Amino acid sequence: MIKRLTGFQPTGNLHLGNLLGAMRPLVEAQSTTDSIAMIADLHALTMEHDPAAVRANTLEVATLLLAAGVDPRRTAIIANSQVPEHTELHYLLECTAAFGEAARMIQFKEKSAGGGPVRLSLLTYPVLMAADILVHGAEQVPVGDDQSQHLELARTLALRFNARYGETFTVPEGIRPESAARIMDLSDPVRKMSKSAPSPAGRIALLDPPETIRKVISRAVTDTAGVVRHDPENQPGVSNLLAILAACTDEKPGEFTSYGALKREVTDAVVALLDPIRARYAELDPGYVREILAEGRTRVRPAALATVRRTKVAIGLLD
Ligand code: AQP
Repeated sequence: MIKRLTGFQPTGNLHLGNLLGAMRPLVEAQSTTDSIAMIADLHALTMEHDPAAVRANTLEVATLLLAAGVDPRRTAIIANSQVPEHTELHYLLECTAAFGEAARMIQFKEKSAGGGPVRLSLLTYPVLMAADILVHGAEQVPVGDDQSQHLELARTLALRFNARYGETFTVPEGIRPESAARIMDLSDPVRKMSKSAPSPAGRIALLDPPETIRKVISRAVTDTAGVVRHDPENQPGVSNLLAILAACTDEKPGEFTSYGALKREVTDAVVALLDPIRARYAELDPGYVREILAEGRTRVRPAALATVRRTKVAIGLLD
């Protein structure tokens, strides 16, 4: 089976976009891929962070993955900090990467632009991301547009290492699963729905209660055309609502005579999708979730260890 690695940052506020764009495709691919769901908690340390929040968010993402239907018997759920081979390979790959390659990453430029102190790890985390992927021999990595440059770096490093030191890494491929929907911000529909948007008005968090969902959707930005039509260029807000409805119900939306009617139907569909997830989330015990993470680690470590050994020998170290 194809090895696939899907990553999630534990930044809190997991939203409908993460569910429809990444978690659901992961659940759907469980029987046809050998999947790992990785929570990139090490990446959360690259910016100013609250230690308790990172820990809580890591557990929250793992719990949400389980609540959304990820089956831990088929998909290993791991945190990258708990599999030490990630950081070990990170250093070895740093010895393959150039400073300029890391410095020209768009996310590094954007996140370091504020003028405050910049953590060195912010510069090097794309190399850690390459290690996250290569250590497991992942063949496929679902990536959104903003991560495609990082995936390209992982491919470059793998190809370069293989060429210099002999065939060591599987070269990963960036994919967009067929069922992955791209969900836009409800208050600014030309931007994607995002965890880090300063205002929560544009996103539906996966644990939002129905009243909040209703409120956020009722205030979603539309336009003055007055016609419900899928036309992302001219009617991004309405088109986004139609896309959400289609993704939630797995059906082509019917006809709507008003924006109000569309919003009511979208609200019902989102509430119906999120209700069971919220209910399962509430039932999951944090101790059980930690056990699942420990099991995931145990499952993936032998292969990760073999990759690191192979890499060390190839690059000239004692094994
Ligand atoms: N709006 C979205 N629509 C569809 N898919 C989305 N993803 C993120 N936003 C949308 C997908 O969710 C997965 C996990 O994302 P991540 O945790 O790596 O965070 P991200 O891609 O940086 O996007 P976020 O969640 O909005 O966080 P911030 O605000 O920090 O950028 C990925 O597969 C991603 O494509």
